[in-house]
Amino acid sequence: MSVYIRAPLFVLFFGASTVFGATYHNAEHIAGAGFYSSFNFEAIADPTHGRVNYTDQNTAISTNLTFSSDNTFVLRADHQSVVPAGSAGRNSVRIASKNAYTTHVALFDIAHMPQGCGTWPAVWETNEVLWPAGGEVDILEGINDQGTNQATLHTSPGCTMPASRPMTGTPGQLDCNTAVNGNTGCPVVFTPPTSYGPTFNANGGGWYAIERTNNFISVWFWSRNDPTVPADVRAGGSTVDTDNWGTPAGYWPSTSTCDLESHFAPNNIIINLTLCGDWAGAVYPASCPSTCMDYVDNNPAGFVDAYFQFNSINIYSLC
Ligand SMILES: *[C@@H]1O[C@H](CO)[C@@H](O)[C@H](O)[C@H]1NC(C)=O
Ligand SMILES: *[C@@H]1O[C@H](CO)[C@@H](O)[C@H](O)[C@H]1NC(C)=O
Ligand SMILES: CC(=O)N[C@H]1CO[C@H](CO)[C@@H](O)[C@@H]1O
Repeated sequence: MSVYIRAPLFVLFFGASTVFGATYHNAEHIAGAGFYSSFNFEAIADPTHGRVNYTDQNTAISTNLTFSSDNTFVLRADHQSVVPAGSAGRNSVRIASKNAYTTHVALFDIAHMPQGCGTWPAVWETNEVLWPAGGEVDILEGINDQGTNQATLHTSPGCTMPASRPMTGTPGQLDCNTAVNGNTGCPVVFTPPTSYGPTFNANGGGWYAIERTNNFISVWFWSRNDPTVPADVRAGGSTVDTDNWGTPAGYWPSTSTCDLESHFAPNNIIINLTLCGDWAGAVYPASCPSTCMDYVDNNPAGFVDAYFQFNSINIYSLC
């Protein structure tokens, strides 16, 4: 009897598997000074109310908040000054890609990510003009050196995820609607400690990747020394085949309860490092010194490790 029940499941499985994965071609290789031509600096008031002063490009370069060499791009919070009275906060950087993407793969080779009390770094994609109607995918995000990575979709109303999905991470709230529970979104918490913060850095960082299609959004993470890193991810070369990347850490399918195409416009890649604010400030842990704002204002040395170091970002498209 069970044989007859299993047969159609296999058909379903192979039928469904055709929507996973494809071969993509390199459309943009961003490394070193290429970050300056591919990204705009956003000297804006932090929408998440962080204790930061996002600087323009000239200030960032002249104060070494961003730094490039042939194969490195560093983006950091200031670690030298006490925050002056009346300032919006500690100087930091937020950059947004000039190009926007629909169906694509973005592969982030990251050697170091910001760590320390009060830090709230993020690598994400959104449409800043249409938010939330244009959608948001947080690829790499966390706070205060706490826990593992959390990848999250944020959408307009009418996008709910199934509880059971083919992914290695653990789902949180299933409703992606920004209006529910203070913009919690529909997060997936990653399993490996190497996916975030001090443990990510101690292991040489690694690779984050997103594949976005009208049928699904997937996010993967591989630590630097993970023996299962796909060869095309390690190479960051001319093509990638996501069919060979294994089960993603986070997976958000388009279904009858969430039509991804109608909830996502072309999105830009954004990289920002805020301090305290709506999330990191709200749950500032007792294991960190003082209050979040006081710590940020008066302890520049606490931000020595509050930096991203990118080896490259590669963007792949289908044609
Ligand atoms: C804040 O950033 C702007 C550049 O965007 C810069 O001119 C200004 O000096 C910064 N504020 C402080 C207190 O450093
Ligand atoms: C600027 O930052 C880079 C990367 O962190 C560092 O290697 C370099 O020594 C810094 N330069 C100065 C003048 O501090
Ligand atoms: C690190 C950081 O600043 N993260 C935030 C950047 O801003 C967007 C909204 O504007 C937040 O969603 C990110 O979490």
